[in-house]
Amino acid sequence: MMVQFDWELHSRWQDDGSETGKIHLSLRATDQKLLPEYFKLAYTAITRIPHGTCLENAEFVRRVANYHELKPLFGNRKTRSWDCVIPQLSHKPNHVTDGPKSAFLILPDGSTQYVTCAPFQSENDKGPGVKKDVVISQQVSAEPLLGLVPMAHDICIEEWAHNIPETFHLENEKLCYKLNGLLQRLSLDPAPVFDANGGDIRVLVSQDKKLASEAYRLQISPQSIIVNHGDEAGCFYGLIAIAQMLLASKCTTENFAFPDRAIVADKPVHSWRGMHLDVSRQVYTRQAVLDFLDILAWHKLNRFHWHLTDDEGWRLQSLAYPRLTGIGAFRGHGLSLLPQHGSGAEPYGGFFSINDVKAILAHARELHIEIIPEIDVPGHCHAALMAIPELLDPGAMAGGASVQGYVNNALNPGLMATWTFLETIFGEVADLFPGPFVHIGGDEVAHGAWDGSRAAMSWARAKGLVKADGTADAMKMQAAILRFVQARLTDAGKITLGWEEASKGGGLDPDKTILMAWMNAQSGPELAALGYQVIMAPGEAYYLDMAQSEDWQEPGLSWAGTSGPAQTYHFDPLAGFKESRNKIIGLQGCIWSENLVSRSLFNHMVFPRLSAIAENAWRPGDQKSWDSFAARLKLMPQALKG
Ligand code: TNX
Repeated sequence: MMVQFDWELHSRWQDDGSETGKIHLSLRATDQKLLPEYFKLAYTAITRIPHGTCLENAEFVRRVANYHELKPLFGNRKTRSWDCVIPQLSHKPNHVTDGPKSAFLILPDGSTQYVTCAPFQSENDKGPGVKKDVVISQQVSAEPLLGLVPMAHDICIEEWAHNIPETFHLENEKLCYKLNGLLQRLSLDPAPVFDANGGDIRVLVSQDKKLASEAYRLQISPQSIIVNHGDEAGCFYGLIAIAQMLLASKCTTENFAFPDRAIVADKPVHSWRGMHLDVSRQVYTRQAVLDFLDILAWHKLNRFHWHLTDDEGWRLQSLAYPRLTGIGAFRGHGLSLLPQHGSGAEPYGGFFSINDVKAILAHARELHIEIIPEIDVPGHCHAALMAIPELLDPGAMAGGASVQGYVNNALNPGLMATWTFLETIFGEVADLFPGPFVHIGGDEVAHGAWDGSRAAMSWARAKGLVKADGTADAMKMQAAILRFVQARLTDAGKITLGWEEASKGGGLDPDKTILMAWMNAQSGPELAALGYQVIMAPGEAYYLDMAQSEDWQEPGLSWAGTSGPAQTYHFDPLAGFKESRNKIIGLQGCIWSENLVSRSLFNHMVFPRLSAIAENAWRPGDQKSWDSFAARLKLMPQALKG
């Protein structure tokens, strides 16, 4: 198909003193062409037009979440450009990524034409952002450095090596293969570092029952390295540490060195060292996920939280409900799911087949990574509801909109089909994923989510899920749905995880549930006080979709604030915990994909903040050093391949 770029959409934000400011849109022909007759302009933008807004020089046709359709007031005026003004927005834009990300024209015959989106401008734009905190601190220290990421916390070096070893003699062929494969896939060293048949230094691995799970201890001498380890994962990490030190010492521009006589030992501060990836808003291939797992393993991260479903796409094959991916995994003009977050008129989508999942699980197992599938219910279900008509209450009117602007995007507890769906889907997930954890979401259900559905309201009243005034209580309704799911998962031998709102409305049983604190750091101790085990994933530091500074040109969201790599690094996730410290089981970074429309944006947002979180999960707070971290930056992966 020929891609034509005849039209450009320019957008500019003006701070007119109102609460959200205005957006000026200007559609222009790239050459002398006239705009087509009676077109509609479709575009996706995260700063939305509130329903009922009167536009200047345009008519608001419709909006579904971030997808908008507008048209000129006077059909066709044989012009080369068309300007209009949106005087009011869902919220104030702060960054270049807040404006239109994709656009197209819809013609009266239903066909579409491409429109390129120029970068969103603002009078507050002070020029390109600089990651100042990274640039300043890259000083070369006088002492040689160990090239570990994360840095080990127990290091005693007697002597540095004068000659850098080439290969290590590791008799265990399987381990050689595993480590060399990882290095190769990460494009770190094409030559094998470990050799089963010979090499400069002998590596001997041996379990030491006194070492904790995942811990390792390297006794390094000129002839041999003994890798004591608590378990297989500890052994893997010890060997990664050897490879990291070797590769770093080959970097000639810095003074990284390999130790000749030393003890290097480490054990993680947290048993849950996670990274989350939202594969719904943007599509990630199976290869990208496999490559992402390699990066996690290299950082000794051990949990991959796979956010498989959301409003913008259902990405997990279901045998019971093929429509979930047949319909719910694709967005486009004229489809049940409309374009969102940078996708255009052409169908955009994909999903992970059961075979893909099995391959990804096998890869993760090799890398000592536990995969936690998330099926986000009852909210964030627009894709599922569009795909399966039985899940929609035919008589429902509009309920309250979600934060992301979706109306009626929560599974409806007043319909029998909903309960069958939940039981079936979580049954499939429990069967497919062998690990102990399943994440069931529970976030961001709008307070009035079910207000438009009589079926839901009468169900709530019958169950007594009401407020003091007798009206339905959405949080109690959500808790009842989540408890139903949890009971099935517990029967299947699984531990349930949820986002922090799963504690609301009576909540899930604290003894059986792990919750993720995400809205801010303070949520952590609050959840712990309720008795939950807690994973710290606070937006202000560990959400890698947050912009890195307030600069307009810096991409990302900023509802939780902005945080550059240094802020993420310095953040102390344990600060708010006192007696409840034992409730925190770990840390997690979250990669929400609304804005990650290109691989370069992904890389910009994710690296090196991912490395900073990994170091936080391994190093006790009082041993962190930003200068040391910054000096090791060049050793850290900066890009996802796949
Ligand atoms: C909140 S965190 C969400 C996501 C968004 C994210 C954007 C959470 C449980 N829900 O749906 O993608 O903010 O930062």
